[in-house]
Parts: sequence; C-alpha cells; structure tokens
Amino acid sequence: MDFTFVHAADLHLDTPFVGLSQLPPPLRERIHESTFQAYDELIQFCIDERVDFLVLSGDIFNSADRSLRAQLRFRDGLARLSSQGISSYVIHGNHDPLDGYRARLDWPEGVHIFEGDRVESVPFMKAGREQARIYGISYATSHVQENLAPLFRRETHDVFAIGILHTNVGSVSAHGNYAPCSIEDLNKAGMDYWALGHIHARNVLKQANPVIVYPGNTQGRSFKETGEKGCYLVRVENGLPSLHFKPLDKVRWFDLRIDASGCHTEQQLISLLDEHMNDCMQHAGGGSVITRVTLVENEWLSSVLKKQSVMEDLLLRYREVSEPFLWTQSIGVVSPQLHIEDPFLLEMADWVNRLKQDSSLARELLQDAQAPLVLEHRLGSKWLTGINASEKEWVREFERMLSATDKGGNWK
Ligand SMILES: [Mn+2]
Repeated sequence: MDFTFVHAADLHLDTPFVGLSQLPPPLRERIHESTFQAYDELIQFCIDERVDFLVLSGDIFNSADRSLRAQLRFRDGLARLSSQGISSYVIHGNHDPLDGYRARLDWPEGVHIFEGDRVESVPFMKAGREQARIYGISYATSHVQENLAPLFRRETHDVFAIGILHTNVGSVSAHGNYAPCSIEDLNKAGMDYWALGHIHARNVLKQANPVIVYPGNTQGRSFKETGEKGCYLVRVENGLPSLHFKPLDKVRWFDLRIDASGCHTEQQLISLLDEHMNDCMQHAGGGSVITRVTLVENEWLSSVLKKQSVMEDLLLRYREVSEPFLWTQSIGVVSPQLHIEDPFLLEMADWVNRLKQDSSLARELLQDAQAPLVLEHRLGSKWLTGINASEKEWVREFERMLSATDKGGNWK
C-alpha cells in the first residue's frame, strides 16, 4: 500500500530575532510570530494533503530553555494532526535537547518523541498493516559530538525504512559540527529515506538508494537564511519515494547586493532599487519581505549617499508596513575596490552601517552579548555591569578592520 508523509526540520519556534530594534513594534511582533505561523502552515498543509504522518528532524524549539508558550503551541499543532488521524514522529536536536526545559504535558495519541539513549524503531500502521518502520534518536544534551549514524540498523526489509537524524553530514565547517557522519555511514544503515535536520539550507544529498534529505528550516530567521523555506511532501509508491517541496514561510529574507556603479542620477538609483524590491515581493509567494541592501557604489553615489537625509528617505521608500509588509533593514555601500565576498565580513559591514545609523542598537547588542554572563555568573554580574565602553569606539574599530581587508577577505 502507498502512503505519504511530510518531512520538516529546524522549526526553531520562538526565535527571539535580536537586533531588529529599529522595527516598529507591530512589525517586530509579526516577525517574531513568523516561526509559529510557518508551523501552523505546516500543520494545515499536512491536513489538506491528508498525509499519513509528519516527521520532524530536530530543533523544534530555538533554545533548550524553551518557553512554555512555544511548547503548548507545538503540542496543539500535533493535537490537530492527531484528531485527523495523522501521526507525528519527532526528534530533538542541538538547540532543543532532551535535558532542556520540557514541560510535563499530555501528548496526543499518535505522537512519538524519540529517546536520546538509543535508536528506537516504531512501526507505522495503516489499515491494520505495518507500512513503514521509523528509526530515530534525539539529542540527550546539546553537545552531541559522536557519530550517531552507525547506531541505525534496518530490522526488516518487508517495510519502508525511515531514519530521522539531526546531523552535520560531511562535517561541513560552516555549521556546528554536531553528530557528524558521512554519506557512506548513512548508506550502510540500510534505510530507504533519511529525514535529516540541522543544516538550514534545503539540500537533497542523494536522490535514491537511499534518499537523503535536508528540508532546510521552515522559516528564515536572518539574512543568512534567505530564499524560500518549507518542507517536503514525500509520496511513497511501490516502495519508491518522490519529493515535492512546499514553501511555508511567512516572511522571506533577502540579502541584496546590487551593482549601482552605473547610476549617475537619483532617478536611475531609485528605478534600480524599485526593480529589485518588486522582484523580491514577487518571489515572496504572497508573504512579507525583509531586505538588506548593499550597493556597489561609484563616486557620485558615495557623495549623494553621504547626506544622512537621502539615506533615510531611501529607506523610508522601501519600508511599507502593510500586509504583506516590505521592510528594508539597511542600505549599505561598498566601494568596488572593497569587494567583500566573505559572508562574515559582509555581515560585519552591515552591522557597522546599522550601528552608525542607530546608537541605541549598539547598547542593545552589547547587553545581549553580556546577558548570559551577567545572568548566570556571580562574578559576571559583578564585573560586567560596570562596562560602558564607548560604543562608538568599537564601531570605529570594526570599521578599521573592514577597511584593512583585501579582496580575498584576508586581513592586510
Ligand atoms: Mn537548527
């Protein structure tokens, strides 16, 4: 018999979205809600498609210290599925390990949350027959360094085998190296479908024998998580899975690098920006848009954009607080000489721009950085609350470091 399921991962419910203090409060609230809304959309999609079950591959919550509110909303979504006869299979990852705060809640029928001490296997039954066997393991703590893939062993060849794992396949250095494993390790386990989580960029690592999938996260949360975000609908017919991607995100993030070096009038610049913004709106699938713009400038542009009011008016033009909204977080400039490609340095250049435009942001950022120490350490609270080092000074220092960077992103 055939069946369908949905595979999603990295919901990061209740992401706090720090650093968006410039946003008007109602907008900030909508962005804060976006991870929950994408989750609601996921649940609705499962119901609309009448799938047999939902697989969630870790990082359901953004932090080990998850809010009760987030846990209740998560439970309520699964309850909606349960009332429609849809089961859910859930593992926890490095962001929401089992030893974090877990409210003692009644879970609806048909929800299976995997343990952290071994790979459990659970049969999926339909019409009185086992259709699939689902294998999974949660993170017991946040720092799982060992390779968990060898713990997976297919028990039977009679039914379709799904492995759920939160892992960094290939130990890719850009991501936290949690439970790293290789494709070879995954091949050996004998699964038909690997439902992976952890890497937030969608990626089908292998198309068959077995299918290995990172669905990416369900909602972008920063300018590093751009483009459409969602889940996979998987149809299994005669033991063969086929994949269909479904976007779920409510706010889409765009990190725009626009070559404006050919602009010599305000009209040209505005037309160019209009064009890119319209493009974003069209590619947001009816959802809201948040952008960050980096303009590659020329001499004329650089002199015009030095006028604070011009920059402010440009930003205003690309900030529409409607439904859906368009919000441009910042417009920065880089000279063609300083051609930064490195994502970290781009991020830094963006912060320098924003910090120069908004002095309260610097204080907020510093407090955020200190918070864990101040709150959690006796000496931290004693020493750190006294630090008021001129914010301007360290913004200047960032700027100095940036300008000392060559094209390859190396310090000179
Ligand atoms: Mn994650």
